[in-house]
Amino acid sequence: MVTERHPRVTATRPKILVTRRLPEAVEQRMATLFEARFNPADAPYSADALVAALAGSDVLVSSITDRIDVDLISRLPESVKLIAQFGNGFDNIDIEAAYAAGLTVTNTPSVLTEDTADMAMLLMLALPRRLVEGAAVLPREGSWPGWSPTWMLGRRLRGKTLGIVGMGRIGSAVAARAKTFGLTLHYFSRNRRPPALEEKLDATYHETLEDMLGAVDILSLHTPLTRDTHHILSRARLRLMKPDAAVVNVSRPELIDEDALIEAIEGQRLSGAALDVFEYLGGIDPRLLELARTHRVVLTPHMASATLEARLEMGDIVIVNIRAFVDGHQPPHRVLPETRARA
Ligand code: 8YV
Repeated sequence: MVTERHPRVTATRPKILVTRRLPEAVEQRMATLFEARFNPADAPYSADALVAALAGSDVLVSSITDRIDVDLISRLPESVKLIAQFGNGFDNIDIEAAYAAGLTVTNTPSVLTEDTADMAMLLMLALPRRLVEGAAVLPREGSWPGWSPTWMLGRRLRGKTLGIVGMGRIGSAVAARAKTFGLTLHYFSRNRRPPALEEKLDATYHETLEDMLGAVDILSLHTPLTRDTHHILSRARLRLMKPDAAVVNVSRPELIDEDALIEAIEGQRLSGAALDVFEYLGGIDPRLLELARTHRVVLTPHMASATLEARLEMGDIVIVNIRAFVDGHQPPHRVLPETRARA
């Protein structure tokens, strides 16, 4: 039996700790509404520093760089009742453990869908049209011999087949864009989408990922990271892809067996990858950086949702979630453990 930590409805402003720097307008609004503490240095807290900094706080405004695991949750001060994640994904939080501790968790879905989908298209085009390679030529003085019919030939996107893994909000937004770019759509998703949407997108559903992999020229990942989706693009599954296919990832690095991906590209068993996310905490794999230098891979530093508009709207949603919670209401974007969410 879980005892939820309820907000103390008091006349005083709730105390919030914001772990990373947010746009000025968001911090100003938070400072008006709450007794807010910010992190001007913008460096992620260590677990010990976070626990210490939270003393007396009601709300933790977290983001993806805070690892809120079962151990940290067990050490949180009793005063903390709400974890308001500044982000769509919440794989950095042990949702089960938070729920069991009576904590409410919220996130900021929807407002970064379109920007993230734009970035997926940007990456999808960047690889075959050699955008990064081409853009690097002119700044090196004297390196452009001038136009010629065989200069910088890439490959056409139109007419290719795109496989989407995870046809949720972001996957569907990518699919809509991809259709207008002339791509044929296939998808694999935990839940099959309604026939009307499949018809509108002209999208073919696959019951298994294995079934889809050999059919696509580009694979784009749009599924959240969970226990079930960790390394969903495994070594064995990568082997099922066509040798001239490419992988796009704007979701989470852990969805892909990165070692296997690198080896497949190095061994010419896959044409390349465009990655906004990759393992970096222990240092980026030097083989991946070398592939980026030789333009087999395009790497962007986790910037798919990085627009000012998205960050302002995310801030707004965090504020709404906190306000609803401290006023004793169910916050609009509550995240529940899988089992509870489905019940
Ligand atoms: C955000 C993201 O920038 O929201 C997400 O899930 O992956 C990002 O694009 C980041 O998480 C902000 O905390």
